[in-house]
This record gives sequence, structure tokens and C-alpha cells, in this order.
Amino acid sequence: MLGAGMSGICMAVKLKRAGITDFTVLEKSHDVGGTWRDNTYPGLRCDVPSAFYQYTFARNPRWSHGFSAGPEIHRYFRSVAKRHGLDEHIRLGTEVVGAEFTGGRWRVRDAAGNVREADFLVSATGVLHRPVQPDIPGLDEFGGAAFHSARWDHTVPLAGKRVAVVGTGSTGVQIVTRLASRVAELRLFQRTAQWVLPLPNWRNDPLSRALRARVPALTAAEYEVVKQAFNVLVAGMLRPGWQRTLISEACRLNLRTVRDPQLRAKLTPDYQPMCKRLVISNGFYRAVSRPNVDVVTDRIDHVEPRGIVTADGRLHELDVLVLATGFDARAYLRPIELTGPNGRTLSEAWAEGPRAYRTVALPDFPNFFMLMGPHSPIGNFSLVPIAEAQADYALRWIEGWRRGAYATAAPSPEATERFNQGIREAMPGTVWASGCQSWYLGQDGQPEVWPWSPGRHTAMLADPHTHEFDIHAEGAANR
Ligand code: NA7
Repeated sequence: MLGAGMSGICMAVKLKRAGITDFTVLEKSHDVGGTWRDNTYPGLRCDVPSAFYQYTFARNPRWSHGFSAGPEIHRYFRSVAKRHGLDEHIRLGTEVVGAEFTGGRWRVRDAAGNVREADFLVSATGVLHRPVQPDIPGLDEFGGAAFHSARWDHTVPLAGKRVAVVGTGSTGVQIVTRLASRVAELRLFQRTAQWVLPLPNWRNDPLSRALRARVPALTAAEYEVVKQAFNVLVAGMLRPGWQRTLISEACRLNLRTVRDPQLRAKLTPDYQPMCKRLVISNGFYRAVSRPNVDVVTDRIDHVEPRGIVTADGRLHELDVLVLATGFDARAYLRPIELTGPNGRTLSEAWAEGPRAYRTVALPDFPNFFMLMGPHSPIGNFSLVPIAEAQADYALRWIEGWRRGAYATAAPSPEATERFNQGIREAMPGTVWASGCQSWYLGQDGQPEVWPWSPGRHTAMLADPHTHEFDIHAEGAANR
């Protein structure tokens, strides 16, 4: 298996619980936790409620907040891995560079030149993993400290400094909200204004935590309630309806809390709420209204040793430059190169953009499954139940193989095309196609996300759809 983040840990635990122990998780980094290991920036929180951002098989009754902070979430994933005895399966510091399917098995190569053989390959390499370094002239010449939000340099002091944040996605907003009162001057370089939904973040008091620990049914019920609410809201947001009206109005009312009309004008988006991934924050507008904070909307022209120069010729002098410029959402497992039994490579298969069979598999790549593959229902939903549904799907196939039902299986190109055709047909009319630039869009400008409710995705994966697979029985055996 590739990756020991949220979805890799999920798959590994599911394998163990099914009695399958002959597996290895290859992780390029020094620790488990994926995005929660990489991101350590000030103000980091998950914007999905903790009650719903957790595994159904390891519910945590002791979340400190409604929306808990990054380090607490990282501790949770580490503790699940430890409790389920994954240490003996995970090889840290092992970066996979390629895998070939040959002789009925996957041969997986790592950067140190080692080759491991496996009957199945499961990729759990995350979605928003590869930081985007913006193409700003002169960035390398900056005289102060400069780093991407996902590579935060904690040795750099911030108190009393002049700090710039480039980018106003969920990350930039969280950083600005946290740093505004801690630095001397903060400049937020905003290319596109964001709609911001204010949601309160409450503290779970010790009594309620103790109660949840004593009565596990409470945590289970809470999970279900939040899940249903998200299903109704997220699905409803996609097309016109009361959910979209409700959330749009909440965002508009929130914007009106910005008293300064000039600042409010700068912060007013020119597209519909939810076209870009919705930013959740109840402190951002307060933070940018502070006298030591400036929202700069002039285009960045270049960086020079003293700071950022905007298109109007103004030099913004800085000590620290934070790039909250997002991630390559189209990379998926690349640059890892896969080669199928007929010599077809992943680069060739994805030359026109990442496409998958029902978000989990690929034609021409037998016995290969993906977690968080193309068109998974990401957006503002919790990724944890998605990973669980996809892991359950892969597990069902692996168990079939262990029973001797088949030797190799890959989805047919026709079934994959049918699935992607259905996605394309459902996309017009969704809010993502309503006219904005976002990381939801693929290279052809079309949204590459799941155009229905997350519940429909789970229901789809409950059926293995074996008739849509090219199956070879030769060499199958009961194991
Ligand atoms: P996002 O949501 O991709 O946001 C990146 C931000 O960086 C966004 O405001 C971009 O502006 C801005 N950006 C990117 N490149 C540049 C350049 N060259 N110049 C100026 N501004 C730039 O990433 P986040 O890390 O905030 O969030 C990613 C996800 O992580 C989030 O959705 C959650 O799922 C968790 P743009 O809007 O493109 O004009």
C-alpha cells in the first residue's frame, strides 16, 4: 500500500480487521498522518466537525472542540495506527517511485532501489499533497524567510515582524485569522475574494467528553446526525435550492459585518458562493479589519530582496513571506509511475487528465485500487467516510481473490467511459461550473469532482459491479 495518511491508515486497519496481515504500507515521510503531518501552520483546524472527521471503527469521545485543531487530529490518526498495531506494517522513509504489473503481480520500486512484490497495490497518497509554488518572478531573491504553508518553518520568529500571506483559500484565511494579533504588520495578498461561512467552534467541556466516553452510542449518534446534515447540505448546495439559498445568505450576511465599505468591497467575490470550496471562519473578517492588517488586491508583479512589489509599483516591505497558494489537486499518486501488464503507463492513461472507474480503479491496471481517486466526493465533505467506503470496496475485491474467485481483475474501459460520461453529463448546472477559477477544475476547465451527494457515492461502492470488470481466473487459488 502507498501512503500512511488518513486513508492509508483506514485501509490498513480494515485489512487487519478482516484477518489479512500480509501487507506493507510504504510511506515516504518520517511519520504517519499525511496532511495532518505536513501542515503545522498557526491556526490549522479541520473545517469539518470532529464528530464526523473520524473513523466509524475508532470514534474519539474526547475531541476538545467542535472543530478541533490540526495537532489534535494528527495525534488521533497516530493513536489509531498505534492501537491497531500498524507499526509493524508501516515502512517509514520509503518513497515509492514506480510499480509494474508483471507475471501476475505488482513489482513496487522505491527510491533506494528496493523492489517488493505484491498481489495487490492500493494507493492512498492523498489529494491535496503537492504544494503549488507560485510562479512569481524574483521569489528566490527575497531576503527574509519564505515558505509554503504546508512546509511551515517554526524556527522563524513572527512576533514584531512584517508578514505577508499570499492566498486566500481555507489555509490563508486560517493563518491570517491566527496571526493578525501576533505580528506587527500583516499583508494579505488576495488574488480572488472568497465567500466565508461563519460557523461557531465550541469547546467540548470535560463533562460532555466523559459522558461520550461512558456512552459510546452518543458519539455514534452524533456522527450520524452530522453525516446526514452534511449529506443534505452538500448535495443541496450543488444545484439551486433552499440549501444553496441558506448558505449563500449566511455568507452575504457575514460579509456585511465588515464595517469599512472599502474593505468590504475588496472582500466581495464576483462569483456565486460555493463555486470555489467554501471557506469556514468566524474570525477572518474581524482579523482583516484590524489596523495592522492590510488586504492587498493589486496584482503581485515580482518579489525583490526587501519584499513584494505590486503592479502599481508599490514595494511592500516584509520580513516573512508565507505562500498559502494551495496544492496540485490533479497529481494524485504521481510522480509515481505505474505500468500495466500491456506496457501502458499511468502517464499515458491520464494524458488528458485523471479519470478512474467509479473513483477507485483503472482499466489496464489489474489488482490496483485507489483511495481518494479522481472524482471522489471531496469539496466541503468529510473525507474520512469516503476513504472508508473506498477501502471497503477494495477489501471486498481482495477477499474475493483470497477465496480463489479470480486471479486478476481490472475494470473494463467501456464501463470506465460510461461512468465518466455520466459524470460529465451531470456537471452542467452545478455550482462549480457557474463561473470561477478553482482547484475543482481540470485541465479542460470542467469540474473534476463528484456531482451528486456523497451518500450516492457510498451506495455506489456498496456493490462491486463485478460484471464491469475484465476478470482472469487462471492462477486463482484459495489462500
Ligand atoms: P487553495 O484553496 O487552492 O487556495 C490557494 C490560494 O492561493 C487562492 O486564494 C489562490 O488564488 C492563491 N494563489 C495561488 N497562486 C497564486 C499566485 N501565483 N498569486 C496570488 N495568489 C495565488 O489552497 P488552500 O491551501 O487554502 O486550501 C486547500 C484545501 O486544503 C482546502 O480547500 C481544504 O480542503 C484544505 P485564486 O483563488 O486561485 O485566485
